[in-house]
Amino acid sequence: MINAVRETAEKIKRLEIRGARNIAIAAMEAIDEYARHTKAGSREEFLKELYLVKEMLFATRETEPLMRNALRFVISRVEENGEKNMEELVKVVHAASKQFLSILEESRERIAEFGSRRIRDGSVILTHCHSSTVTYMLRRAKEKGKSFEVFCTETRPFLQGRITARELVEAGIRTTLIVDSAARFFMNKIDMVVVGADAITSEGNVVNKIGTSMMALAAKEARTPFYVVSELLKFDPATMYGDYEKIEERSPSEVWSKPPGNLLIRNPVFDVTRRDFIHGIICEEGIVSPHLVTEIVRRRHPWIFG
Ligand code: RUB
Repeated sequence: MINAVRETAEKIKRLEIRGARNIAIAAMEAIDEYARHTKAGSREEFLKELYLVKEMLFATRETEPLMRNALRFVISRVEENGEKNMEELVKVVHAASKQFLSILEESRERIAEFGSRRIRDGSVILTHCHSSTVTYMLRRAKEKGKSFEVFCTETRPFLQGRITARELVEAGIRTTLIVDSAARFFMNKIDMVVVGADAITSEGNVVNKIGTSMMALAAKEARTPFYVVSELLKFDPATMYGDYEKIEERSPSEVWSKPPGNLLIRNPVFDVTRRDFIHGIICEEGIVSPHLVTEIVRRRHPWIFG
């Protein structure tokens, strides 16, 4: 069964499963499936196996605190449980992974409600990359009868913006695709920028797809409100205790598959947007200031701090 986990891990590495939320969901399914097929004979052996699963999934992409919080949520339930009976322990993993998924789902619903209210009729919205949380919120606004249009960037080098464009067009939303570098060109037409997040740090900074911080700069210069649409579950508790959020750097071949020899290519896939550029974080507690985010996470999901 470890092969099934390895397969999920490979899919995450290859970006066949991508976006923070989808990665966390896949990790929950993988650990649940693994537990159900375990051959471990004792609680200690079972826990060792779960740590192995965790390490394998943690190693896939380093800027994914939602996945890390999800796996910690499940494993801590087993650690805290004195049960020795294997069948019961497997049930603990199953219940905890299901519970995490339902917290995630509830968060998305609340975000869609708050975020769709913030969208004004007739507005033009810019988004970057593909965030399933953002597109869900936009679809909710459309269902509620709001009239608005969306510009989305193609998002070099992996072109996740095309996924956004396709989803929005299918939802009947007027959508325009632009190259990333055209963001400033159109910014004066834009009423509101909305982006997703991979990580929220203790200082209220947000890590998202490379290019997000440039959009935020352009938005600030044009005095366009810039919102992050994210579950508080993406808060990284390690940043509270001194760690920096690691920024994944991927293969140069994603940027140019056959470059001339001796050419150096760098391919960081996320960047940090400082809190001063963020109007608000649209999250499961409402629309909140990034300055207050740590306290709000502590109130809503105290377990994140371990
Ligand atoms: C995806 C990305 C998304 C966030 C949020 O990057 O940066 O904005 O993950 O997505 P990649 P969601 O394609 O490299 O994983 O709202 O779906 O969690």
